[in-house]
Amino acid sequence: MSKFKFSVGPWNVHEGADAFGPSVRESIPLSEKIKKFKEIGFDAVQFHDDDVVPDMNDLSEAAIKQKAKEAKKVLDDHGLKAEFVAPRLWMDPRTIDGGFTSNDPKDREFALWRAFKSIDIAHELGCDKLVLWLAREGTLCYESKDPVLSVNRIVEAINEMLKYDKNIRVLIETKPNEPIDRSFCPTIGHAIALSYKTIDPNRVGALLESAHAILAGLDPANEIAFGIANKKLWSVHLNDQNGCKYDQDKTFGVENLRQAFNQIKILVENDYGRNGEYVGLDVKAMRTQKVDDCYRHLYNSLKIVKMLEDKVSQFDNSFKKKCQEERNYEALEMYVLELIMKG
Ligand code: 3MF
Ligand code: MG
Repeated sequence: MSKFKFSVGPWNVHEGADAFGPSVRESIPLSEKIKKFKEIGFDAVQFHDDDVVPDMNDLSEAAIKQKAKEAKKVLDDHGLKAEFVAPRLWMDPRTIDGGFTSNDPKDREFALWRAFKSIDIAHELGCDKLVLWLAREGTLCYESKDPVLSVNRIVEAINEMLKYDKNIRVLIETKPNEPIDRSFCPTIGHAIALSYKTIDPNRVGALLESAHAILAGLDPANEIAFGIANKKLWSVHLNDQNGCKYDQDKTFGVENLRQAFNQIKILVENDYGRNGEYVGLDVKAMRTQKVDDCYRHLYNSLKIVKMLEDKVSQFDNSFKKKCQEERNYEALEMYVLELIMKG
């Protein structure tokens, strides 16, 4: 049993293509993935706009809403909710140089249109969260964009989204790099600062992904804590990452179990989820995984979260207090390691 509700995105079950090789698994239809997510134990699905409405750029407003309604029915049939919709702005030829921060006003207009349509789709799916993973809102060539203007352009774009729909909440998913070299909004602290520059800071928050924090050289548990302390942690993407390499999206806890334990500990101790927040998993199967077992990373991540919740429930706070009073952190550290390692 878990105290959390869990969510996952359809992109987490994928064809295995990487920067140096083609697909190795067949595509699985969305409806099949949704059925399987329910079976595995998920409560909600996270969507890119075009996961819900493929080829949306070529569709009318009415057709987009109709497609979204159909997706909602599939969710309802399986007893699943939609957690959020995110405009997929990093794939389109019009957003090669980013969306909201592109130097070309036509690109910026297209990016905003996708954000507005994502809000419409979210509305049809019955959710009030729009996630902005600002994938290409940064530079490959440092001098190619004005960084101050770019930050203000992101704020202006978010203002337009807030005006477009009075109920929508915008969550910035921060990441320091990849696919760009340097991002304009790399950490939770940046997202929170940015939220206060918008016209309605109460509706702008953050989504913390463990791997993205590690790529920034930061501790994901402390990033989670910073978000919670500011009442801005409205979603998480738990996963793991082996140091500063390409974005790995590994099964939660497989690289740094103590860091995973501490992420769960902070979430549990602060009653994360009490306002309906989900624990999202942004984990990818290894490229080597055969198609007949390509959901294994999801089962494993869920199992690891639940096992760590159990460890957190066993954590002896009075022993911690004693160690704090005696300033005996060697004892505390050994206690934590024994707790995690014992059967
Ligand atoms: C990239 C990511 C993204 C986001 C997704 C939803 C493709 O590193 O983490 O996954 O999570 O776009 O915002
Ligand atoms: Mg993510």
